[in-house]
Amino acid sequence: MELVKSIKTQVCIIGSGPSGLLLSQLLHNAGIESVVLDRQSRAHIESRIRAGVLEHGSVETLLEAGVGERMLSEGILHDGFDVGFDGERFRIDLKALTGKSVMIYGQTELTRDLIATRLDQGGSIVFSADNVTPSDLESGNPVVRYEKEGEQYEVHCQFVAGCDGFRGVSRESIPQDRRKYFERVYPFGWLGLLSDTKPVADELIYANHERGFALCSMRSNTRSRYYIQCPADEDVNKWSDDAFFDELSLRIGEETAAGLERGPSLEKSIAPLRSFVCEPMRFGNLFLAGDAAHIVPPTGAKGLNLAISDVHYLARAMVEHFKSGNSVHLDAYSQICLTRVWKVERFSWYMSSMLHQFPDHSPFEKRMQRAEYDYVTRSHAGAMAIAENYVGLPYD
Ligand code: FAS
Ligand code: PHB
Repeated sequence: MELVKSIKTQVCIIGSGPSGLLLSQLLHNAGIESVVLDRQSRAHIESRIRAGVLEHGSVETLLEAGVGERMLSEGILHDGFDVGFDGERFRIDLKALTGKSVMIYGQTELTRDLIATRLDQGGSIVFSADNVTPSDLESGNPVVRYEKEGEQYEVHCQFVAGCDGFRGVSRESIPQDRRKYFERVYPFGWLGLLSDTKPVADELIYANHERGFALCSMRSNTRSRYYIQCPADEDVNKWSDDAFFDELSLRIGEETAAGLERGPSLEKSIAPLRSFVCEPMRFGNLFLAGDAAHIVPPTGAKGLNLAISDVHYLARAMVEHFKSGNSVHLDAYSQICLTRVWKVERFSWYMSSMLHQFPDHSPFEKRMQRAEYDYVTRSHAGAMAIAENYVGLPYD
């Protein structure tokens, strides 16, 4: 008979991305134990290239968690960003409009900081955990089983946090008749390139050109991150670095492209664009957070930030429960998160709708896009609507 090793903890967290790691850190800071399980290796997780912009609330939450030191020293504060349309450009002055800035700091670096901090503080993260399977989620005593190096394990806990991303196991552990999905898949993707080159501009540029959307971003003053809209089924191997930079130059316009420094790609990949929400974000003692519960198109720079706000609410609710036995915020968790999630879904959909070329757009819809751009770049209220969402709506 195979011996199953039993582990006991207060919260079992499935997923060692930003959601799971930040939750584990916030719980630890409150003296609550957790075990984090991830099917990938540490090296794989720390090599992923994902988000680059942190909202004001995310910066505050990371500082509160005690993981913001390198972000403060290496991150770059941005007081605005440019939107462009057919060669025109307009700066959304975040600082003047909202009094707030955003922080440019790569998710890759943030994940490395979180893992290092958790392990330095004795955190339990099981990498390369196979066949992670949550069960007994409505029993009050959930169990999460997994295998590692041929050994079987059972994690006995009070709560399970499903932080395992869009293709994880947690969300699908909710019976089909107890969950509802809302989804929109966009008819294009983003081809992204990372290079050790000086960014083309001091701030981000989101541009809608008749050839397609382009985004000029960065990771530091010497590392650039660029994206161009591409067909959803595009083959990344079709794109040489030169072809990418040629296309980017066409979309950002001659004047801006004159300052574009080319360099070998460190990474090149295509991300699909979708809007997705699972309701509710709780089932029994399973709580979903981050991409496990929702996906936004990256046009609003919200995916990582929404994950952080979910975790802010979940940690607050779990700490309150364990410290005072009060479950008010736990019981309200799904509704509190979803109210914010849908507002962020709206903003990400809105920015994607205004800034991309849609193959099936009628001439009328193309005029609506231009009119939206003309409105937000010539109206204080219009620019404010973008600015207050981009720096991040206040946490409830
Ligand atoms: P994550 O997906 O980051 O982490 C989930 C973790 O769970 C992973 O480590 C995975 O290995 C693990 N896991 C999955 N299934 C498991 C299982 N069965 N058992 C155990 N572990 C399991 N957001 C932005 O704001 N801007 C961007 O530019 C941007 N670009 C992106 C590009 C790509 C290609 C992708 C996929 C996402 C991008 N995002 C972007 C969104 C991204 O940053 C997410 O919002 C963020 O990673 C969410 O973090 P988590 O919820 O922790 O999920
Ligand atoms: C990035 O730098 O990867 C990035 C920045 C802003 C976005 C999306 C991606 O909206």
